[in-house]
Amino acid sequence: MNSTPTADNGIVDVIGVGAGFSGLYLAHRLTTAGWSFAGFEAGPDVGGTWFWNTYPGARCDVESIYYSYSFDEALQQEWTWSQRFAPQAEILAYINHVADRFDLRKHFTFGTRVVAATWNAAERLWEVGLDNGETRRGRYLISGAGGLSTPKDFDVPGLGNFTGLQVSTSSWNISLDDLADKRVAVIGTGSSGVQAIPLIAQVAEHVTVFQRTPNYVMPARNAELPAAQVESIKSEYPAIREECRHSPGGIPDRPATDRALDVPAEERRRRYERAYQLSGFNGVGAEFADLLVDAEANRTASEFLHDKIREIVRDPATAELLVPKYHPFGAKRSCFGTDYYETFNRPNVSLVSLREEPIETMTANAIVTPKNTYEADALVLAIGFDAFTGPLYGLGLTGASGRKLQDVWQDGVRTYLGIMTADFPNFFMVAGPQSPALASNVVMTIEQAVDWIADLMEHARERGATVVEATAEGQDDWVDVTEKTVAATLYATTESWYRGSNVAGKPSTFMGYVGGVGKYRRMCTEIAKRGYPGVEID
Ligand code: N01
Repeated sequence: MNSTPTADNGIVDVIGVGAGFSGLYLAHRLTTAGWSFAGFEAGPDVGGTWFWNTYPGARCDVESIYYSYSFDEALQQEWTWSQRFAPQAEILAYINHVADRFDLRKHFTFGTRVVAATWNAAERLWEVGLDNGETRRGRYLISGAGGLSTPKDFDVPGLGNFTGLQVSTSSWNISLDDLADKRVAVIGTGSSGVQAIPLIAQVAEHVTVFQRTPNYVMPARNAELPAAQVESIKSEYPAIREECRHSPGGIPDRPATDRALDVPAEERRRRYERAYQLSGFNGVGAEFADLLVDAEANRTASEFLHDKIREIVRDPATAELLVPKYHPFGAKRSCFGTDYYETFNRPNVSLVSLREEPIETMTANAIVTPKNTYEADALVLAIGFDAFTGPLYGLGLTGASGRKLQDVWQDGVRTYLGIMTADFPNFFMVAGPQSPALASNVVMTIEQAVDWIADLMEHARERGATVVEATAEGQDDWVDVTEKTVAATLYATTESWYRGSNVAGKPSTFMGYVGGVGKYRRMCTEIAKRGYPGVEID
């Protein structure tokens, strides 16, 4: 199936990693521009994150009409989303449709993982090792490996003792029926756990949820998309996409102009209630301009949501454990659920707070804490990812100075625009760390990054240059921008996968640029117009 072009002594212009949203658009954009492209995908087919994350309830919490490619008007006209928030299977079907429509599969070798990549300075190319033992050579190496594609290791002793059914949300390989009538332990209450738990509870004999940090979960309010709404969106799609491109989050925003504490308490509550009914990223978090920068303002929204939990969950002790009290609302990734808190009213669901009783070990059929032994027939891990650096380090990159990427970044991630990193010439990251990927409609961020990369490659090609590399100064400036931008927000106050603190020993770096998709795009465009001052082109 692979059609790796080998015109130039077996050297391909571009080696691409991954056939998810990033890799597919890369293949399309670059081959259309005349570059030869060889893509490698570890999975057996296209889809990336949407191929692997098939756990019950998996769906995107960015609305489907925005969480899709904007690069082709005919594509966006012909595809019709069925629900406000598309389920995993529908997103995967969409990605397959895109792959077929633009004949993209031919650019990829599936079931093949990139495991090593070394910059050969003399020949100005990357030598890329595959897990089948073969080596490929490419002028450019571009990662579309995603930010959330390397599952986090379970860092609690005793997992190996458990002999019951074990499954991870990030590589779900059982059916929901396999959990029927079983005593199921679920560890983790981030977005994945929040989506899976209510559905598991419907079939299991009993579900014990092991929660370490309660998070804010707002009702997703998913629904069928009315045909009239789809039609109206499609009739204005180009304008809507343009709005997304210049918005803070890559979706049409609801710009707030006033501050939470400038509004009388009664009115504030009314407004939060209305926003709560809207849900989505334009819900409560978008109601006032200062919710993510002022702790007191944030407290008004946090307390509104705390009260919602107390209203929904009937057992007051359980409700108190579910109330997120360790971080401001929105400072780590909020979740959108369907009947999440309601699920704790079911007689077959119980909650264990790991803050009060951390897991000590596991036995063949139980999870043991200092207070109790919780028997289980099945264990569901929803413990998240080694975000951004996990997938990049997995590529085994060795840069111009002969050092591994993980050594160069041993004190923290350093990138130029979240797209390039000094000492790794001709290497690009799509939706990389320190890009807006973490806090945006990532498909929009992917398209922008791929277009910017393609334009830079073209710029170099027109000048007869064959090497592009981020300068140390350009990179220092960008790291400074990302750090100053986040320092002004409440994100800076909170530990989470956003800064790598979910993985033991990972240096703390905030993994995103949170100044907004629109502003970022303007900066990138300006940099291109000025001839790429942060990039050495040779
Ligand atoms: O992972 P997470 P996720 N013992 O890291 C707990 C995207 N996504 O897969 O918070 C006990 O958020 C951990 O506890 P704590 C989205 O961007 C989107 O759920 O570290 N518990 C936490 O509760 C999201 O943010 C969608 O204290 C342990 C949970 O496991 C990102 O992916 C759907 C533990 C991990 O939560 C990741 O979400 C799904 C331990 N040793 C994912 N280790 C949608 O679009 C970890 N935990 C809807």
